[in-house]
Amino acid sequence: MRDVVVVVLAVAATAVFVWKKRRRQRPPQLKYGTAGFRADAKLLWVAMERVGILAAIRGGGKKATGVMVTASHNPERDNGCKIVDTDGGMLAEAWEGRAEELARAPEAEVRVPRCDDGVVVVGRDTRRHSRGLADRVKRGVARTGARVLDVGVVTTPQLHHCVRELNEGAADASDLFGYYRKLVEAYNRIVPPGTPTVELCVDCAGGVGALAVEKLRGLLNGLELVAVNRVGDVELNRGCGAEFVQKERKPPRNYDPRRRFCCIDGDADRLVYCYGRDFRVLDGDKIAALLASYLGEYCRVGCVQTAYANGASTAYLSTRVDSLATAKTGVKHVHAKAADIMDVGIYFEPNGHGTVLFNNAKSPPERLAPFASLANQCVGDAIADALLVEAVLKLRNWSLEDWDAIYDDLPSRQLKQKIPDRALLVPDEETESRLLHPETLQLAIDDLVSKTPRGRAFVRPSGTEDVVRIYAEAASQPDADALARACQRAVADACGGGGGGGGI
Ligand code: 16G
Ligand code: MG
Repeated sequence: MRDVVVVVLAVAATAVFVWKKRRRQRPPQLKYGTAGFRADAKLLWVAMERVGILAAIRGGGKKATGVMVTASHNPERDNGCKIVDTDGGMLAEAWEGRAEELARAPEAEVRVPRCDDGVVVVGRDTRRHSRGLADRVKRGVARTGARVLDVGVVTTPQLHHCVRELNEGAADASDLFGYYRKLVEAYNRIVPPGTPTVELCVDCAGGVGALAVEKLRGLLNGLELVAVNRVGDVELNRGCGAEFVQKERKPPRNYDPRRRFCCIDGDADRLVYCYGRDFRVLDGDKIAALLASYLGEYCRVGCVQTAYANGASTAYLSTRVDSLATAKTGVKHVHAKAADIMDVGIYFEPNGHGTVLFNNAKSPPERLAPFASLANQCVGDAIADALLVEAVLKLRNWSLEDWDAIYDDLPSRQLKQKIPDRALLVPDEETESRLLHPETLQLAIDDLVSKTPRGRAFVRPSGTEDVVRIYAEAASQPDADALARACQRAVADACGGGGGGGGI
């Protein structure tokens, strides 16, 4: 009997060894999507080591870069990474192909250069597999000779901040002391002591944002932050958080209509607000409108939206900002355009990703200097954005209802459709709101839109999920729903999608 057990164990151990070896030799063919690699965590072990190597190479052996292990608002079982470039922003697009090649290469083909004086800042979210995956990133960095600066569990914007600080000469930014000090000092310069206190519940989606919220408690003039849906209270991003609330338009878990609420996502780079018993959502478009209308009183403001922006927000902004542009979906696209527009460039996607860029940061108008320190200049930061919103609401003496009333959203609907190959759909390069291919599908959508009062609709392949996204808006909710469903059928007919259709 003992012999049988020994043989079975030996066979199992050999099978695991062979499987692991094969996985190293032929890693999964991952794609660098809208915001980095993202997949079921089990598929990422090899890729993470390669990402560590790539981040060190990108630093050129001199500068700091970063790797954040997170799958943001995705379900707990997924993981991924965001690579942070030397300026603290997202990895330059020209390097994405290289990252893909390296992540997919068989081990025997990987050449590892020396990057002895480089630093790679490694951070992670609260997922249970994030620590192990971060260890793989560190192992990759170590293979190049670069130094690892492990900042542990942090929000994505905090990691971006650390990289930027290091490259701007900070000796060490890993304790995040400078990050919190900057937020608190800037906010308290805008809102004086003695201001009546407002409580703001932050739905943290069960993720890392709760740690940042706790750190800020008791430090802000007239603002008491309360972390709701902390790590362990709920399953990560399930039935809560910015993505759920913005897409489903449903209250997050532990919502209380009597309290003021905002919702962030699993890595704290998205923010939306919500309120009331009839559950109203103030999304990224409304945040952009609030900030643009205030800042526009003091300087020239430009705003960047994506095709998902609600038509009513575009109409509102078009009369209040000095320049209004549309970019492709994804922070890297909107950020780049906003950095190149007017004195102040504001970008927000409706899903809550966004920030305010002070493009002449060395000399913002006196009154706006604290706003320039408060707004994260690297990437959207849910916590910093909540402080910006609260500061402007206080300066205006506005309630959430007052803010909500600045314009009424046009009714809209988002759906998704699975098709055998989403690469069949080729959207335009400028805004991703028209299909260059298949032309017949675009013509069918044009026809549906032309028959819908105040209709607008587009479809685009997702960069983070294996689906095609459908967006429609119209004068009434039934019309928006009908237009979205008709576009979904047109996609399925043109591309052979069977089933797989669904909400958002
Ligand atoms: C990622 C992007 C977000 C974009 C979304 C679109 C970053 C940091 N995040 O979450 O900006 O709105 O993808 O997803 O860039 P989709 O391509 O699946 O529609
Ligand atoms: Mg996120």
